[in-house]
Amino acid sequence: PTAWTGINERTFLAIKPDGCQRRLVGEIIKRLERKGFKLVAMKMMHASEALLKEHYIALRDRPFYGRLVKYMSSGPVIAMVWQGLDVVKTARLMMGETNPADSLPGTIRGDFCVDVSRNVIHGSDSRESAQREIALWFKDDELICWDQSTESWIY
Ligand code: FUP
Repeated sequence: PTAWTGINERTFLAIKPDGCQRRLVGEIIKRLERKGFKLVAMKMMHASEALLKEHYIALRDRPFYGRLVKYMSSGPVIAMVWQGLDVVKTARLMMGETNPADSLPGTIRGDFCVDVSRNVIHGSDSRESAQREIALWFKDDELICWDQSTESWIY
């Protein structure tokens, strides 16, 4: 598809270094799959500080920016693109709030962490950020376009 809207909407999610170290990768992927979203790209990588500075460019004037970039580059991350109806908004709902203390039980941050600076997962906050972040982390040919006929079980 050329328009990433409707059931083709996409978001960028990343399991942060603490999520990888704490073996939460399977649990997080399981939740998104059970919900009905489709994984269309995934890679485990040690992200460079340069990539992370660009990723978090909107936060460059915040006091925690330097620490955030260090933490995110301190170990491997799982970078992913997920697809589905309203996936940007729904993935954020499933993640919980930025601060785990504000995240309800049942959300990823509500269930698995306590500290805002070790909050396990990243998710794009809008369709515009999703587009920017996907282009930053993935090349076009790393995004899989698979068979639409399998979608009829979900939609
Ligand atoms: P989010 O969209 O939920 O990832 O939140 P932000 O873009 O506002 O923040 C990005 C990351 O910065 C958060 F995931 C964690 C980190 N952060 C801190 O370490 N301290 C803060 O006070 C706020 C955010």
